[in-house]
Amino acid sequence: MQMTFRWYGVGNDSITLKQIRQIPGVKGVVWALHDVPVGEVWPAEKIEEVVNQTNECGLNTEVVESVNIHEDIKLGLPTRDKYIEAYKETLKNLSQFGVKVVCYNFMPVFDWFRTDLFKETEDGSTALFFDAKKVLALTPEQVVKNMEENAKDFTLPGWEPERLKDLKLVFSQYKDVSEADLLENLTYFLKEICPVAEQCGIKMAIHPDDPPFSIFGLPRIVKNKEDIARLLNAVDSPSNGLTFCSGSLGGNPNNDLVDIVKTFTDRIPFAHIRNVKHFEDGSFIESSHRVEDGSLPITEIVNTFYENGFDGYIRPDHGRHIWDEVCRPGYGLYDRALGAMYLIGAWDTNVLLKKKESVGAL
Ligand code: DNO
Repeated sequence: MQMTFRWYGVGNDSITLKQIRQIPGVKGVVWALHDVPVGEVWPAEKIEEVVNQTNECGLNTEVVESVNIHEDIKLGLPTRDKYIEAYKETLKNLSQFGVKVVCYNFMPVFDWFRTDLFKETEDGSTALFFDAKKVLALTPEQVVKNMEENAKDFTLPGWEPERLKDLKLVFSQYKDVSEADLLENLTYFLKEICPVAEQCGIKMAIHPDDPPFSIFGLPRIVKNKEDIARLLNAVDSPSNGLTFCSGSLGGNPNNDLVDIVKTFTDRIPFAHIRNVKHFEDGSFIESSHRVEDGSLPITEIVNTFYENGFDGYIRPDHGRHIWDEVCRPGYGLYDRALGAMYLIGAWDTNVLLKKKESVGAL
């Protein structure tokens, strides 16, 4: 296991590489070129700049999150081929600089979605919150109206600005796209991309849907164990992998996270681990990483990764906003650093027990 930490880049993140370097056990950053528009090739010079800056601080740049997928690819439009070709070029450029894993998602229109970015919690910290009643009651038409009339009223994190401009159009384009269609479009993409990724020594790692159920009537195809099995089987390549995200999959209490790790460890090159606390009405809040604070079996997940010989990358995922930190929603330094330490502690306990066991066996 290699511990990593997401970093948004110089001028785009309040956190410095030096600070990240000082979190015990963190070996690399998870990064992206956030200023390159979706669908364009990531220029080698820009990649080199980030890689050099990061390596100079003693951290590696082996995991990229995300090279985003152009909406035309998800929709299966005739224009998709040009964007797929651009994606291949980006992979080739990244491989020149030692990138090993590329995380991406295939969620229509939105990336992750919450109704509240700074929901106050009992201890005075704030955290990301998903109000199920609020979201499930809305139709696509209402979302568009809401956006137009009162964008402030409804927070939409994880959206790329260019998607927002054409929201109405994009929603209408998805009207007749079923889950089966979306899976077919993903399969088409992976069949094109995986051979190139294999040549480049890169593992593609799809991120689950967050939350892991349909919102606003849009199709979702990475929601649970069955979906994951289906997409991994659709293209049988070592480069067709999964980003295991406990917090995303864990948004549905019916997902058995330990079973998902057990079943797919060898197809998981990258894991996001965080906790969420469920409420009876289907809402959830992002709690600290600690088992007792949320509803997810975080330590059991780490143990299962250990037992299955996981040798990929892990990062703590969203954190709460604590100690008055001013930061990107979910991506502050303090709570994520605590999360990293919690995960490393759980991992190291396994290492120690294993050592004791083998000494005992002598
Ligand atoms: C949220 C993240 C996601 C993730 C993308 C991957 O914080 O986990 O935005 O980066 O879905 O493409």
